[in-house]
Order: sequence, then structure tokens, then C-alpha cells
Amino acid sequence: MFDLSKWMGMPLDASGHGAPIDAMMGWVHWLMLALFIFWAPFFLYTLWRFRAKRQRVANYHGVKSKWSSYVEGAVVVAEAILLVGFAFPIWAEIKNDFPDEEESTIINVVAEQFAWNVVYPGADGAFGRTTLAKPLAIDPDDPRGEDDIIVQDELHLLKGKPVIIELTSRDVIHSFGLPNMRVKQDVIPGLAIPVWFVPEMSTKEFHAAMTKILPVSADQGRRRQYPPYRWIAMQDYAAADGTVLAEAGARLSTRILDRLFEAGITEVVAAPDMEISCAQLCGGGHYSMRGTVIVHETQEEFDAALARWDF
Ligand SMILES: [Cu+2]
Repeated sequence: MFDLSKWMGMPLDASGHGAPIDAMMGWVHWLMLALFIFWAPFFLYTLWRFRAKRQRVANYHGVKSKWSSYVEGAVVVAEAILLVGFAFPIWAEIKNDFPDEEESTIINVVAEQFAWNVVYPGADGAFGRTTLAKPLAIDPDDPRGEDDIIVQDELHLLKGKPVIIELTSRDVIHSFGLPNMRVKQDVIPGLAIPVWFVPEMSTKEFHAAMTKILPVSADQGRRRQYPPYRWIAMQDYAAADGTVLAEAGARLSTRILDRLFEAGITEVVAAPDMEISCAQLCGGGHYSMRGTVIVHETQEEFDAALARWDF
């Protein structure tokens, strides 16, 4: 009941450490709401009380009562509680208590204008030698690199298994944002910065929770895609003559939406995918720097998905 974060339009939480972060955001907003309710009328009162008028006489003594000091003291105490009681412990866990590497999915993510390169170590569990200056140039003489898999714009994970990601960039500063995993970290060329989280919701469960009926309109072509996510068809769509227009699982591109509209289909049942976004204005194509997080339910599904990228 007191969890304000539910009403703040936050992305669906699919992460192990999402709940305490959301709770803290909720409490911060309660405090801000309380301040707003008291400060805003007080501000309006002072505007009226000290408005310009003739024969104004200055008050040489100022405020005599102590109540404003008490209020300020209470705000400081409330902020200290938020910081020491909530923010510090959560921050310490996310930044210091990394999970056991043996039991985690280890991934390197290399950002570039304008894509996310996701490197998996392959069957041997070890990455081939690279340098921070050229993080994608795997040394051909290093046998550990032979089975490394580079995936672009797709982050494949296993539900419930901790993930440790080391982030670096080939060019400029980017920011690795996984809104559903409550992860956001600047990506700096020349630095390797680790982040970790536990994906607690599979893509299948995410789709089920986010499924909506969306209108298909004539101007869909101009709007490119359903903003602000990339939507996936949740069922098959076919024209009257039986021609398949979109299969369940197909991404609803402009072309598919135009075909659906031409076939007289006015609504689609669709769900968005979990997104990787770049949260740092990194150049002219920044808007296009987005990827998909796919959380698999079984190891077999995960292995099969990566095998498709193993050239
Ligand atoms: Cu970027």
C-alpha cells in the first residue's frame, strides 16, 4: 500500500535486486511529495504576504519562532535515514558483493557506435586474449578465443542464474541500460567495468505479463514502430486467403504492420521485449543503439540460442 513505485510508471521489474531499489525510489518520492505539499503553499503564501505595496516597512527582527529550524532538522533526519538505511546497503551489495564466478554467466559487453557486442566465452569458459584498445580483436594465436561467440544486440541469459558483465567501449562513452533489470552503468573506452544482477523473470513470463491489444493504423509506417518498445506478435496473423502475414514471435516491423493493415486487421495482440538501451547521447545514431534481453528458462534453450550465433 505504501509502495509508491508501483504508481510511478517504472518498467516491469525482472531483477533480483529490483525490489529494494524500487522501494527506495518510492520512499524518496514520498519525502519529495511531503516537501512539495508543505513548501508549495508556503511559497505561494510568501509571494502574497511580501507582495509589492505602498508604505512597506521592513521587519528588522525576522522569524522569531523555531519551527522552521525543526522542519529543516526533520528533513535532514529523513534524508539521512534514506541514505544510511536504504541507499548505502543496496549500493554496497550491488557494487561489492559479486556472486561466485563459477555459478554465474560471464559475459563481456563491448559498446560501439551504434551497437552492443555481447561476447560469450564458449564451451571452455575462458575468453581469448584482447586488449582494452581493441576489445573485439581476439588474438588468433590464443586457443581460448577459438570458441568465443560474439552476438550483436542480443543479450542471452538464463533465468535465476547470476550474470556478471564486464563493460567496455570501442569508441566513445556509452551507458549500458537494462531498465527491467534495474541496471545502468556508463561504459568508458579504456576501462573494463563490471556489473552483476540476477534475471528472475524469463522472456516468456515477461511477454505474458506485458501482453496488450494494440491498434494497427494507416500511419504506422510513418511512426516506424510501436513506441517506445519493440513489440512481438503473440499469435499468428494471416490474410483472408490464408497467406501468413506474421507468425507468433515475429517482430512487428513497419512492413509487417503495413501488410496487416492492408489485410484489414485493425488490432494485434503483442508484447514488448526487455530492452538494452544506451543511456548516453553517444552520436548521431544514438537512438538506434538498442538491443534485446532474452532470458531463457532452460540451459538447452540458452545453448541453442547461442549456437545460432556460432559461425
Ligand atoms: Cu551509445
